[in-house]
Amino acid sequence: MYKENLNKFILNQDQKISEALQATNMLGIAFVTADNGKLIGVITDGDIRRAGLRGRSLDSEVSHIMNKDFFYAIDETEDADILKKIPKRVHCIPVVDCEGLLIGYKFFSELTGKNALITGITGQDGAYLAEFLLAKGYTVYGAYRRTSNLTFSRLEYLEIKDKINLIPLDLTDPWSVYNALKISSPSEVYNLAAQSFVQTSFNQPQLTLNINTIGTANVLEAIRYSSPSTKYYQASTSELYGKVHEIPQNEKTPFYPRSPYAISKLAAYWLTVNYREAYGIFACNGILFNHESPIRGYEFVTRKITQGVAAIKTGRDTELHLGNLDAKRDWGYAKDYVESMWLMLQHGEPEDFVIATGKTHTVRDFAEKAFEKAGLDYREYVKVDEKFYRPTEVDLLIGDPSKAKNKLEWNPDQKTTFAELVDMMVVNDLKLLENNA
Ligand code: NAP
Ligand code: G4F
Repeated sequence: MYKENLNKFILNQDQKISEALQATNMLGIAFVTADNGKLIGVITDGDIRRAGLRGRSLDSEVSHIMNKDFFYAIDETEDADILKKIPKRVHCIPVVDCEGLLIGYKFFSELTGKNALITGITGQDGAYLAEFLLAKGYTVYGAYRRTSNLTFSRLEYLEIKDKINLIPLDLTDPWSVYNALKISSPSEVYNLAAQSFVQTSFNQPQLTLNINTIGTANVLEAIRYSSPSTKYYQASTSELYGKVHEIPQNEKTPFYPRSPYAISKLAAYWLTVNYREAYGIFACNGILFNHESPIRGYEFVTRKITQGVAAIKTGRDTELHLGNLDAKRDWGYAKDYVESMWLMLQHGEPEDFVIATGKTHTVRDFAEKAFEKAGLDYREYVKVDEKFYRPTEVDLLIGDPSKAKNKLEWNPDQKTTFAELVDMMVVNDLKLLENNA
């Protein structure tokens, strides 16, 4: 069937392609290749684009075609053999030879040839997002800053360090940001770099503002001047809600930041909105609630607890000192959350989204569960120490992810649960200490 119909319109450009496509009953787009695998044509419904493509390589042209000419892929095919091999809802495009014979399918991710630049590649989210984008076929550029004791331990843990193109960048240095964009020519930038620890922001407010606010302005300016069609993801945060005005918090809930960190991120949030409105940049805020993992930084309360449990269980320590046990957080799994960052940039319109589980737990709950997992009672080991209290606390966070659920099909009900998260982190830290005996 392919042969007959495709031959008709490949050989006769006057033929209406839509008629031929209707005859095939399913194809929205096909790439046509010559014997040597070179792209000689692209068929879409109602159009044929052969001029200028003859003899050029499929891979080099496809990104041009996908980016400039159209953005269209089919969701499913009716070909029984192919369907067996392709998971449902994976985008793929048929490739035919110049005889019109179907010679295979190209996955959308293979074809887009996209580059992504991630700032904060050495951080928790940077590592998981890089892993996610690599699996989607992206060429990933990861920006790291110079430190005297540079560590790529998270990228090594995920075994992806060698697959990432590493670029030095400090968010506070505009030229290094501009340079990273120039080197990577990204279609998507994920700005994850930040001074991300709330407690530190009380002691180093200016540094926090410099990195988180001025740094964000530097990235947006570099995009505006050198690459305005690049899509931009801003790592916004549930800390913006601070002293909450509404329970649960959604995209319309007013902000009331309670730390220099939250204030720095609030300005960055509005910079992102402003560059979208003023210059038409595809810029999105992901308002992510707390997300944790086995590669979470040790200073954050979840990891501090799971590492503390492991230290006590293996006899290295006898107590765990924590601050406010009554604070409530909406905790999810970082690996689940990075998917939402990508989904935001694939959405038709640039918008802001809350990403959360919709459930909340106290720090005490987390500690109780973590100690329980190791067969211990937290009450015997946890000591409250006021030095970990914050001058102004965020008492209760619980997100309403309905918008992401409806528009991005990102569904927290299908993701890692709180109990699974705690277990995973405790098991990991126990293993780390046991292996390190
Ligand atoms: P993280 O583990 O602390 O990672 C932060 C990253 O930023 C690190 O790679 C760090 O590099 C880099 N960085 C810091 N200052 C920099 C500078 N001046 N120039 C370049 N890079 C710099 O944070 P995360 O948990 O992955 O979070 C990622 C982003 O999401 C952050 O912006 C955070 O504020 C935001 N966020 C996180 C959560 C959460 O629960 N995890 C929730 C909402 C929003 P070094 O390794 O050199 O320090
Ligand atoms: O784990 P935390 O330090 O995370 P926090 O402050 O909620 O911030 C994290 O999540 C934000 C998203 O909402 C991100 F934007 C931010 O970058 C970061 O990733 O503290 C959680 C709660 C706080 O209420 C804190 O007071 O735990 C309480 N807590 C009690 N004892 C403690 C401790 N926090 C830490 N870090 N250490 C303690 O000993």
